Amino acid sequence: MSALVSLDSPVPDRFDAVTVAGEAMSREALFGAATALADRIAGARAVALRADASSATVVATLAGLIAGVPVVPVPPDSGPLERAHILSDSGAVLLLAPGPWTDTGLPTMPVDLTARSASTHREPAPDTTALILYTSGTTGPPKGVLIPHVAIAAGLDGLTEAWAWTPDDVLVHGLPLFHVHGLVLGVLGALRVGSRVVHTGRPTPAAYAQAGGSMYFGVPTVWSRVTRDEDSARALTSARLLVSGSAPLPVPVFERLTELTGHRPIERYGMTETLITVSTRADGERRPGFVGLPIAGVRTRLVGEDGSACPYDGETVGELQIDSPTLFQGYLNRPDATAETLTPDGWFRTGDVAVIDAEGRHRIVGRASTDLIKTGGYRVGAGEVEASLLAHPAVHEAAVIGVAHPDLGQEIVAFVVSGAEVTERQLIDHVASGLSVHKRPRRVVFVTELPRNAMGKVQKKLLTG
Ligand code: MCA
Ligand code: AMP
Repeated sequence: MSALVSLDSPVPDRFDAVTVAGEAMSREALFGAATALADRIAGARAVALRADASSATVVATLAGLIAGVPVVPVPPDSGPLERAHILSDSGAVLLLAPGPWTDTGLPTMPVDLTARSASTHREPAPDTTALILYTSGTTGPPKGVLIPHVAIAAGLDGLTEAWAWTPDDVLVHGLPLFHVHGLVLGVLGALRVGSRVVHTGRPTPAAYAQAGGSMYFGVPTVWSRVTRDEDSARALTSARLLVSGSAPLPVPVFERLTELTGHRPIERYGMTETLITVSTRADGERRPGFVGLPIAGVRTRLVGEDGSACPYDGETVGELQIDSPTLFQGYLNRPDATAETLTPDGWFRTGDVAVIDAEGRHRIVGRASTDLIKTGGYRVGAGEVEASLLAHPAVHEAAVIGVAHPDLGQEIVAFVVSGAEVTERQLIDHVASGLSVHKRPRRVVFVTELPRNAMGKVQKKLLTG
């Protein structure tokens, strides 16, 4: 059995301890099915999982934890190019819950929700890789982030304490189950704490309103949509905590949500590589624009461009660096990229620019690089979208940026120099045919040339959408 999550819970089991997209399972059923799958995958180097919003995804993830086999959740909307990269780079030997993916070249195994096993698996060592999550960098294809059991346990325990999360809570969200937010916090968090969880399938305001939870998770786009559906927003009044993360929560959304629900949302900050490191506390001040204090066990520091420590005066901006038991083990197969993220004294360079005030409250100001875009809470590398566009025969040059957008935070806009007749729609569809849906540009602007400096480097700051 895994020390990260176990069947034991301080509250009595229920038939609907975990509900995903309308399908309910008790903890006993869930762990029974997961152990049966663990029996079958034990010893595998890594297993991939078509991670749609389903009970199968929960069972398969749990099976990996129990068996000590790294799980590679693959976005269900990923196009063939992205999927092929993830499957080959991860070294997965098996694809679980393949659905329509019959062309991957990997042996497949369906997830049987009715299977049961009570066999005992040896507890994985704390540094066993639990998940390999693929995430975008500024250039190149996504990198596999190795997340060990011990990091997940530390991160979840820190949040449990900060949010006073108890087994009596009912967690509700509808976030994707292939990222930290939805899968680690939204599923493993509930399983570790022992609280019920309702995954709504999609994170719509109406589904959130109907679920009657005590604790809700959303990315800012979700909260922005909740504020535009006032009846649904008012239904959240009876909740205990509304939690926002994965991207900056605009202050007007914070304030409107407070007016409609009576709750000042909790904001928390993290990365795939670090898990969640900073959060406002359930019993602390919740100030719009601020993400709070480091969670238990996490140390942060601000470093200026010259490498010197920045004062915590609420004004001086510096790069946020993290030292934490929640840190990843590195990028799979990419020691070069891993080394770049670490300082000589072993701190993780987030690439986020922040300020810290005299009380230690953190405010994220933005990212150091414009080439990492956050759209709807998804992290998208400009370079990956540019490479996809450049692979289209009609595209000579391409530059991709994130443009401020009221609903998505940023929207992806591509500037293209084309050498042949091609439409905006054709290029958007071309990107979607290889990558994930959310990596599609929303708009394509055709230009005769891209602004370049004397060295020939594209001046993205001069591109305006
Ligand atoms: C999108 N669509 C398009 C285009 N882009 N159609 C044509 N051209 C395009 N360029 C389609 C979509 O497929 C969708 O279609 C419809 O338009 C609406 O899209 P959208 O506005 O994006 O809305 P959505 O599909 O409802 O998505 C919004 C969302 C989603 C639900 C907020 O972005 C989301 O789930 N975000 C969560 C991301 C997340 O969990 N990030 C966590 C990583 P159709 O309706 O037919 O599908 S961060 C993390 O893990 C860390 C550690 C952290 O801090 O949490
Ligand atoms: P990902 O690895 O997809 O989680 O993306 C991590 C990035 O999301 C961070 O480096 C930040 O730029 C951004 N991010 C996450 N949470 C927040 C937040 N609460 N406020 C501002 N930015 C955030």
